[in-house]
Amino acid sequence: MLSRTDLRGRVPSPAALRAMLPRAETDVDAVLNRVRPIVEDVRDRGVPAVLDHTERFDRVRPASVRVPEDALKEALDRLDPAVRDALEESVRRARAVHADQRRTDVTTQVVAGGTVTERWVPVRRVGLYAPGGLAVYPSSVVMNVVPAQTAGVESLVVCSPPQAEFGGLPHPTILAAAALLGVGEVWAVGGAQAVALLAYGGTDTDGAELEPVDMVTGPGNVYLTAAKRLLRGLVGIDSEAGPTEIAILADATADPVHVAADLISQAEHDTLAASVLVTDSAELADAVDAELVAQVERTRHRERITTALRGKQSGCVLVSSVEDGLTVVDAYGAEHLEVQTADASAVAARVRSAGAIFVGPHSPVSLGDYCAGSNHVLPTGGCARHSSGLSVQTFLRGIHVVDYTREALEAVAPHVVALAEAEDLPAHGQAVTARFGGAG
Ligand code: HSO
Ligand code: ZN
Repeated sequence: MLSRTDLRGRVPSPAALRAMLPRAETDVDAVLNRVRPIVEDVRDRGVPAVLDHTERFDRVRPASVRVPEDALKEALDRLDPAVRDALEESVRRARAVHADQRRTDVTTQVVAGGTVTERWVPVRRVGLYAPGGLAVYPSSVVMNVVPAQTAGVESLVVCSPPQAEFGGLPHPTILAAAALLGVGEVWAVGGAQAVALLAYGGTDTDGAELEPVDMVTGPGNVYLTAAKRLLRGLVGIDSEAGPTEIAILADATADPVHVAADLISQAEHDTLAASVLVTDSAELADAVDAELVAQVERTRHRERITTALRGKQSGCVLVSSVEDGLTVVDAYGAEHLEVQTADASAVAARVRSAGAIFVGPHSPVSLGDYCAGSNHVLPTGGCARHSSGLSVQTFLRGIHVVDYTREALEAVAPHVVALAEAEDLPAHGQAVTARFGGAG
């Protein structure tokens, strides 16, 4: 089922590897020109523009965009108790992990009388996006809200597209998840118009104000991503989220039933999702392939999954050794990497590039999607080579606080003057010497 790339006996350089490994191409640039007029329209006309674009894309025109708080409470009251229990457990575990990520301020005594403190300050107001339509993920509301709240973000707003079948409100499980997390401000708006409304703010049909945010996070489709790219700078954004990816580094000790099930689990998201097996065992590769065929037959979304597994972004890479496999997975930089080898912890400890690593036979990616305590908003498309997933850190800014005494400044003044002269910026030096009777 998976196309094969045979790298036994030769492992090319990381750049050459990247060019030959299976990967989806999402062309955000191609939609920028379609998204720019929407963003500008929302900037110029506010909520009436939002409603026009909502009607065009979501085929519904809600009477107002702000979701009444009663609707949040009602959605939570009506939530299936088993789902509520599961969400509560997911929140508990995520809060435990994210609480430990909190940074403390650090003061460095550089010299006697001279300190630099790194002070961590949360972003004040954040907009979190939860997709609608095919992908309704209350779990993603948890994964966005928990790190933001843990960081101490004081003002949070969730946006999610209105659904015609729910009377122009976002999906009820999204509303329930927001209510469960204590988020009271939810707006029924999706896509590029949501990012623009969050960035510029606006006044609802009934006078409710959406105050502009400082940062927008959360996954969405290519239009949402394009809008984030256009508005980056005016607002902060998290890394761009493309289709989900799972890579599994496995050897002959792995169970093909588990490997196949895990590859299928992420292929279930999207026809563009990527499932990649990297193994030094041709027997395992054959067994996984046979399992994929058998298991896909039994899944509900078999068409979507088959398309994803047969797509050019998915495949099986054969290598000579686990060592070479590590080179391959590092070059690929998967959103999720499972290590299913002998001594999996030792192998996993050597991985340098992955959004998240799942170690051994009992840590499947779907555990991490919901209930491991880890975050599931992770870098895709190879961005794991330079970026991290969502964390408390995403919502904090580190501010350097410089505090020197007169004596400490005087002692270093000649160095400041020398560097200022070297850069032909003498006024920089004079700003220091003026304090010691030098020419000002
Ligand atoms: N695997 C997705 C997250 C998700 N899975 C949400 C299920 N629901 C991206 O990490
Ligand atoms: Zn998933």
